[in-house]
Amino acid sequence: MASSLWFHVDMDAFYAAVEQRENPEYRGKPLIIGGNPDSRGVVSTASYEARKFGVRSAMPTSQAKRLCPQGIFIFPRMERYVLESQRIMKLFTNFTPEIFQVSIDEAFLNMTGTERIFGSPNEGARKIKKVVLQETGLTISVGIGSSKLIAKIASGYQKPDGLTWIPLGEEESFIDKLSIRDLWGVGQKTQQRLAELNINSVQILKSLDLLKLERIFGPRTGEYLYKVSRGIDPGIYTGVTKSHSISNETTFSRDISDPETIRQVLLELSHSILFRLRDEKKESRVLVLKLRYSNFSTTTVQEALDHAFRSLEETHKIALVLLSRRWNGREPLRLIGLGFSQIVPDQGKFQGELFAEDAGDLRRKKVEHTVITLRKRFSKEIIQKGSLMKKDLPDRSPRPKE
Ligand code: TTP
Ligand code: MG
Repeated sequence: MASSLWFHVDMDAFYAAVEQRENPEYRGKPLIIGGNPDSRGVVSTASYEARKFGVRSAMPTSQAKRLCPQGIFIFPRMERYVLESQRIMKLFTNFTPEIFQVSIDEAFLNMTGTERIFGSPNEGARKIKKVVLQETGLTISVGIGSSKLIAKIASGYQKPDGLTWIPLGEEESFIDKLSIRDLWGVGQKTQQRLAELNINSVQILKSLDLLKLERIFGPRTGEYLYKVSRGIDPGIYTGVTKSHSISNETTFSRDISDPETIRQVLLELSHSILFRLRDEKKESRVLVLKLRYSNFSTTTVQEALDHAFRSLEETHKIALVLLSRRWNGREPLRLIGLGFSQIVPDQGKFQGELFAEDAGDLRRKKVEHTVITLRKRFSKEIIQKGSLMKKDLPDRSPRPKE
């Protein structure tokens, strides 16, 4: 069987790059996009100039200010980045029909069999980089490998403006060069445990057999570590699910009662669960909202439609209806969760992109333009801290596991 060829494409310092393109005065400067330092805001992203000072995504903005007092601090303009994301994703359709967008600025492209059209993988990647730069003025990093795992790790290997191709057969030696921190999907908790056990290199990790890893980390993480450390794709983004519900929730770092913030959070949650539903080729008619109030009491409420949820607008709308049933508009909330239940295989009607431009579907477009990020980095276990408002960005877990 012919081997697969995967590209992982990821924009460089995405929000910051868009702002630098549109505001020449920000170019070449340490630019930090994020929430308000006075209201526990966090950094969304920072230009590479700011990263030299140690500024990183998800760091409190107040800390970024201490590290880089001369930095330019601005709030994000989500609608702008979402539009830009759509434009970029569209460019990829010129290279392959199989595009798996996994966050606002990254996608996997299945480039298997495209060599005859675009030349070697490196040539193909150079063409993609060139088109993106010409059309948007933005740089992108491309990772190429025989699996999504290798492509994903490779795209981060030489950022920004990177191009890294790991030819077939060289996966394991590539992984050998990495530090454990660079292994994709190894969450902070696992990193900590590895450090406690003095497992501080890929080589040491590889010296442990599967049974031992499973005993230490549990079967799921154990097997994950075993595979990833050998360059074997443990099945990231396979779209295979054993779950009978798809949900996501946000825990706030402080209780919130601002209706606009809550609306935005529900929009983000609607998007993430719908994205996953579509990715897993499933559908559902039942939306469940979960609320936890400041006294920790928790309630759930659900609504069943006579048809499967298809659009972001509809999901968000029903989520707001459910909210109005269980929230008086004032009481502070600690947590908001949203999920689909009674999930069934897609009946083939759920077609098209969530963000595709449907002619005439202006209302939906309007909602979509306000959508926050498309991150697919969620699982039931991930608890995001911080609100998702423009003025106070989410403290995102950079890792999808744990
Ligand atoms: P990333 O691709 O992780 O980061 P980046 O594009 O800014 O920088 P690079 O890829 O060159 O390392 O995320 C894409 C965008 O998502 C980022 O520009 C801002 C947003 N984001 C957050 O809002 N919070 C976060 O914690 C992260 C990691 C990203
Ligand atoms: Mg990026």
